This record gives sequence, structure tokens and C-alpha cells, in this order.
Amino acid sequence: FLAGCGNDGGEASSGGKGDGQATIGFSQLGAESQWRTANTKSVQDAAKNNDKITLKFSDAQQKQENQISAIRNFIQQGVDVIAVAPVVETGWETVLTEAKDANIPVILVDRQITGKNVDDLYTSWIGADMKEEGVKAATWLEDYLKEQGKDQEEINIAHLQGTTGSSAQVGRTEGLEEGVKANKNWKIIEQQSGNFTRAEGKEVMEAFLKSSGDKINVLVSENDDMTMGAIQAIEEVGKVPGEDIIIVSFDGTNDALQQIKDGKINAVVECNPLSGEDIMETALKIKSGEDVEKEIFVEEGIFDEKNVEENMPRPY
Ligand code: GYE
Repeated sequence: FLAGCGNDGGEASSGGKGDGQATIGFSQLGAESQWRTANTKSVQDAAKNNDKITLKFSDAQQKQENQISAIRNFIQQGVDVIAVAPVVETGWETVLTEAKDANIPVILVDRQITGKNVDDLYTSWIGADMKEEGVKAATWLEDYLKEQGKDQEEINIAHLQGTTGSSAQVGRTEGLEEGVKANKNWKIIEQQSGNFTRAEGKEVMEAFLKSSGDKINVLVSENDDMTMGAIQAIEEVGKVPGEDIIIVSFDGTNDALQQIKDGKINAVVECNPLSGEDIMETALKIKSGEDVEKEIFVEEGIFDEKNVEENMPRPY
């Protein structure tokens, strides 16, 4: 027979793998944060624990070009499903069209993509509503300021952003900025990306403190790793994190919740990285031709001093 030639309706055209097994190629965007390494571990563990799954894993070190070549590799190897956690929102049309042309379904993990007709280029997305997370942060801050009798004061916010152009950054920023618009006495006086890493979070916070020092009342930091770095920077200039500067963070790592207990972080909006099982289940369903949801949302809450005890220890 001639492989791949003249598909006349016979089944199992993809190498006879109609046996409930699936090979998944996963392009992880990097290892920039504790959230990310927990996500990677969740995917790897879920694959290991599932005898129907073979996982091929690739770490792109926060570079889109590495993700694009990883996806091309997976296409060449003829995997059954490609999973990708896209580092930024734009620029995926070409490579995902290549996957589509090769009849390989794509699952987006964690972050989302934008662009012309991109909805046709993936089967399912599994992640969190990042905009909603930003809204939660702003709402928490409103309530907290009210409780503290500070809701009429001028509030100057320093905003540490995640990787520029990632859906996590875009969504969280949108949510926060809506809150700023709704509160006439709030102002974002510093705003810069710390790329979701602890080291850059510290560096950028140092710069914020240098230029706006005593004016900063609130730090909103788009992930816990940057927050940890920022706390260090704040302490190094002799200020008290959590008191001199109210701190709101994202993710909900065990380390961050410990900082809530210690009074250095005031609130953390949860973002759950443990999507491994959902990804495997979705991949197997897609492989066997079952319908899957276009969007699968991971549930999440918010942590502060009122509920931190009952939520520790965290699984990541
Ligand atoms: O918040 C951050 C990570 O995309 C939700 O990426 C994810 C974010 C997460 O580096 O820690």
C-alpha cells in the first residue's frame, strides 16, 4: 500500500494508532516561575500516570521562535496532539496552520492567542480567565482600602507587569486598569514588565523606588515570583512591605501565602497551574473523536489574611 495516499474512507489513517493511545507533544513556554514549574510537573505527572499517553516535552525558555520550531518538530514526528502554552498572544497563525494542514489537533494551555481566524487553529483551550483575575485584584483593593478608611485618599499604584504581550499580562493589566478607571483617586504611577521572574521583579521594583519612592502606596505585581523580588527591593530601602506599601500579587504559591502570614503580602489572586489531568483527558477525547469544550476554565479564588491559614500548605 501507499501510506498517506488516497484516503478512501478507510480508518486509522494516522499510522494505525486507533488503539486509544495518544502521543502528545507539549511546547512549554519556559521555566520562569514557580507557577510554571508546577504546571510542567503537573503535565509530566499526569502523562506518567496515564498508560495511554506518551509525552514529548520541550521547554522554549520564554522564546516564541523556540516554540515555533518545537511545534514544527512535533508535526514532523507525527504526534497525535500538540499542546502549547503560548508565550505571547500574537504570531501563531503560520505554524498552527501547518499543524492544521497536517491534521494534528492543537490544545492551548494556560495562555491564549489572538489574530485573524485563530479560533479555527485550535480545538480547545485550558486555562484561567486572566482579565477576571485582574478585576479580582482591583475589587479586593477597593474593599481593603475601605476597611482601612483609606478609600478617599490618593492611591498611587506601582504596577509590575508580566511578559509583555502574554495573555496573562494583557488580561491582568486590563482588569486592573478598569479598576483604576472606576476609582478616581487611584493612579498608576509606575508600570513596567518584570517578565514574570524574581530577578527582574527585584530590578524593576528598585527602579520604581528610585523614581517614585515615597509616593508608592500600592504594588500590584502580576506574579508571585516578581513579588518576592520586589519585597526584597522594598526591604532594602528600609520600607515595610505590606504596611508602607500594600501588595497584591497573583498565582498563590506556598511561598507567597507564607508571606501573607508574615504580613508582607496583603492579597494573592489564585491562578491554578495544575491542569495536567485536564490536558490528558482532553487530548484522549480529541484523539478518539469525541467533542470537547472550546474553553475549559480552571477555578480559582483569592487569598488574604482572613483565609490564609485554611489554605496552607499549597500544592505548589
Ligand atoms: O501567573 C506566572 C507565569 O501564564 C498564568 O505565567 C501564567 C503566568 C503565571 O510565569 O507565574
